[in-house]
Amino acid sequence: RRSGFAGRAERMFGLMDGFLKNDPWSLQKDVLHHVEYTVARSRFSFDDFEAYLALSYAIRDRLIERWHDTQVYFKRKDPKRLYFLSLEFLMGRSLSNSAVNLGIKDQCSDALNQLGFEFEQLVEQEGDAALGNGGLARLSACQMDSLATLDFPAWGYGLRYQFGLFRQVILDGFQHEQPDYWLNFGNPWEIERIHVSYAVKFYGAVEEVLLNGVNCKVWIPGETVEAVAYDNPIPGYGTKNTINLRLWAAKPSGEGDMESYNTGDYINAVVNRQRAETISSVLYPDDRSYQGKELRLKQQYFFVSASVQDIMRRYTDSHSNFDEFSNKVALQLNDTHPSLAIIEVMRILVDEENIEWNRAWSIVCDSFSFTTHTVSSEGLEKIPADLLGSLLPRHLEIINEINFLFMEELKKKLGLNYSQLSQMSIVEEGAVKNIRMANLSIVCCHAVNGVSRVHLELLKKRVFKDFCKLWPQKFQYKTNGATQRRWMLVSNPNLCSLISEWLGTKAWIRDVDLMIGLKEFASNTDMQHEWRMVKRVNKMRLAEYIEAISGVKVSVDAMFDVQIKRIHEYKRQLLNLFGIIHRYDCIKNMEKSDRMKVVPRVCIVGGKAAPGYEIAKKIIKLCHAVAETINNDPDVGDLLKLVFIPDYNVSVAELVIPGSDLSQHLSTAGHEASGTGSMKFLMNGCLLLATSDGSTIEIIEEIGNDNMFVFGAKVDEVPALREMKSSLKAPLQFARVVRMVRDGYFGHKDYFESLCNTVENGGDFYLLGNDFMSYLEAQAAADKTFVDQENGHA
Ligand code: HBZ
Repeated sequence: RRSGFAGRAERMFGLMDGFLKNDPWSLQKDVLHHVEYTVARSRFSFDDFEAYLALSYAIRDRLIERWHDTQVYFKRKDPKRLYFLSLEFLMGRSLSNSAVNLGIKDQCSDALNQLGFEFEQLVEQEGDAALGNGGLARLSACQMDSLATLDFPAWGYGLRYQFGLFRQVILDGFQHEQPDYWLNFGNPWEIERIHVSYAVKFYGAVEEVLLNGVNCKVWIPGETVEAVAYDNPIPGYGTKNTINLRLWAAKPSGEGDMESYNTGDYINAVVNRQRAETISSVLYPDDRSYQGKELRLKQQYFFVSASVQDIMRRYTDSHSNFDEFSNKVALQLNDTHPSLAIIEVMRILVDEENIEWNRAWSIVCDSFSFTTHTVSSEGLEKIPADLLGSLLPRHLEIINEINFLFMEELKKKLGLNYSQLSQMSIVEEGAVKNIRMANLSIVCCHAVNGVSRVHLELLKKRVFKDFCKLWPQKFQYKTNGATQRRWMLVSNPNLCSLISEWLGTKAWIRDVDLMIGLKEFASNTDMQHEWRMVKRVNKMRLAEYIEAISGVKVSVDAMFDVQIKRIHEYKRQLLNLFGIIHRYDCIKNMEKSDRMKVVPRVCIVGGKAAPGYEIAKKIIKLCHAVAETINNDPDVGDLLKLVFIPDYNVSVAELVIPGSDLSQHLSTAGHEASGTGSMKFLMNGCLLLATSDGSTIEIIEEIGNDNMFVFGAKVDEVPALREMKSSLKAPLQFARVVRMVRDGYFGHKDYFESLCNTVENGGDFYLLGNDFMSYLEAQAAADKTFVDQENGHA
């Protein structure tokens, strides 16, 4: 590779100008080129899917160009680089997002129209990249967009799962999981880098050897797997900065081939090697509990080891020692899942670079930070020490050494307070010895981030109380956000045009704070009218979708009331369903003349349950059972409809959110670390009905209590309410709806019994009974506001 060329190309073309032109004609030419030579179809005859592929390749070319320029630019500047390590990224679709961020969406539309295609239709050809479970994973994706837009020299690292999050199929109201074959028809957005690959080692043993008169530990691994890079360029909006999401795929390693083939068992040797690929085969669909599975641990180390090798290579390319490492490298861990990276860097520095322990330790602490997304200690990740020791023997030794030194330091500070020492220890003693990954991360990182203000307060008061006292300066919070590029520009372009017109600028697309400027037009009737028209068109689109998937016809005059998120007891979809049953019951028992006063509602619920989460699955079934009764009751008609949207994912959210009037965020206070869905609804002009929890608390402060429907116990009240629970009597209205379910009003009496038991008989850990009346009041206030729209309230 001749570096002289870079200089010449730069002089000839201007680094940031690019070869490829973005006018419709040039784009059209490139699309046809890709139809013919990449997709290998005739340029005179190709279908929507082939057109989607060709357009994606044409856009990808432009991304690659900017990506190269970004790399050359940063290589020369050598700034501190930010590496974001996450086991999950929920990217969704890329076509529309890339076209929008490159600023070429209209040109693409024009180019396609002339060829007889519709841009919007091609967008629908793409499947979601669903390499994650929920909030944590979508946050990673939003962060990538913001890092690119804000010109950061950032890299994302993750795993290229062959099967993303399972597809949810509903049969007779029950959830079934099916594999997500997202790569089956190719992925035009990634670039396979066969030359960027690293050997990742597992198992084996640690031996002590004498090196230059010093006893050294050497890890002799037993198995090698190859990690191959797949790059996904992420364009910023309004900038040429294009960052990289590098995902690793596991491939059999070529190492040791001769040996195994010489044994004569050629077929077995090949089959065994092929098994290496299982490491990156499937995403774990559980978004909370840890089962100490070997494959999961292998996934974690596999991606961490490859990423660290890549980062080290980039650093050592331009630095001859590690003095500058923490000034040039920031490693951000997305939860504890990638925390073995800490140990891996420590191992490389001490064992391979022969750096003295204390110096290596300070390099590690200065380079790593971690974000936690959990509120309860039960949600913290633990790895059985035996499992870790067999898969990564040297890493376990290093962890034990770090823990030993930490315990010694603690003893000096705290004395011999055994209970506190054992709480803070990285190693949990007991019948099964566990490594507490959160404790490990806190001890080794210089910063620990919560994801909202109240989340940090809870960490300080409960989960990491002792650590916060010991190192108050480490703990901070960065309240989550969501990118308005994806959640407005891509999914609600009409609203964006309206906003830009009223504000007289598009600057809000990079700086969301500027949207405050809309406030002065809030009571302008023209603006209100335009706003309502946009919403109506979005609702029509959503109504069409609902009819297509469920056969249920819904009226766009009704309030669209939405709860979409993972199904969890703490998120209280059951409270929503009880509220719907109560509403239904009221309508049924009403005088006919009073029905005129009912505000018509379409209740929309969507979300996946972890495959092993029985109660969550029962909530999905109950939703279908209630929907079946209500939607087929001629007494109710358009006054109330309930639909469950199957297979909720990023693309479904992009369709549903812009068409929503009201969205529900019902977590029992103190259980949602932040919550980010609410932000996406708000940016689309949808009101919130929510508990005072997570980021909602900060949202209330920003927009005021008058602009949302807040209900339920507050974070500080929850512990006392739990204590008193057995003496509290649930309100009659609550008892009545639970009884309806128990008595089989919606069928499946036996099946729903255990579900009902979770909220009665002194159970009700999530306080549905306690919050029910205040929930109904908030719902009534939402009805009133909806009717009041003409007065400019909604
Ligand atoms: O992270 C979520 C929080 O529940 C939510 O409040 C917050 O807004 C969001 C972003 O900070 N947490 C998750 O989504 N957690 C997971 O998805 C998860 C996945 C795999 C695990 C554990 C948790 O092993």
